[in-house]
Amino acid sequence: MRTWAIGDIQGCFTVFQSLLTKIDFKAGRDQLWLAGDVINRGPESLEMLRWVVRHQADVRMVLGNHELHVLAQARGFDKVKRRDTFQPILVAPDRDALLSWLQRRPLLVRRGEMTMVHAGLAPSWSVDLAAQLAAEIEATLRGPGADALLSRLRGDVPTWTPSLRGIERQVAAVAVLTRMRTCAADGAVTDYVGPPESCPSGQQPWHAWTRRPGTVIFGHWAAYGYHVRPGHVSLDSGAVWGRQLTAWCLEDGTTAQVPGV
Ligand SMILES: [Mn+2]
Repeated sequence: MRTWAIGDIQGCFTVFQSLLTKIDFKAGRDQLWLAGDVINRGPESLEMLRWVVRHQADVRMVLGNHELHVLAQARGFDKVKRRDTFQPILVAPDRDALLSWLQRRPLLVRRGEMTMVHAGLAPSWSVDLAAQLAAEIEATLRGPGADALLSRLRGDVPTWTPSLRGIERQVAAVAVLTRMRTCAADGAVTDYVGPPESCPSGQQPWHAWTRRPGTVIFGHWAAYGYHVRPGHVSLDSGAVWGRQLTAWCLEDGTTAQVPGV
């Protein structure tokens, strides 16, 4: 039995299938940890999402910004963007089942020393606090407050501080967990998408601010790419941008890669 963490698949279902072949993935024996953004931008979002739902017993998956975008867009809260390719999900006969399954996914997965989120943790957060905030957001997404949260994920987002209350606390935490790449010391999430070495003055990669015990596995940052470092494993190796799709084994650190689209 092996557990493989895989970064942003972004609807590259065929590429994903070739990676499964390469790691000799066997349903019922092995487990997958998917770091979010399994859909959108690539060509086969519907096929990808259906596969994950069908194999949910073998998969632990966190929500990425693209999953939250499709959930918001399905309710008319987000506009369709030029590069969005998830429309086949929205017109599929099994749309409601797929979207309601997606809406019940976690924002953080943890096993022993390993923690997976889509984007990152704020400088001031412990892993315990991140898990607590993720649980609060997950409860909202499963309850009557879901629409209020999903409609509030765009536009100005407050910087997370412990004094935030109610929906603003969750809006701030969602931005950290699903959109952060670099930040200033106060943890303000920015829109910077470039590589770490040219990040704006006063900012650093989120993981450079704080050394925590254990390992945080994340995706979301294609310009950083695949890196295994003390304290973190970065898995978005740009499959949808013609680079690689990467799997990293939690038990022994084995890596497998296949070319992207
Ligand atoms: Mn992302």
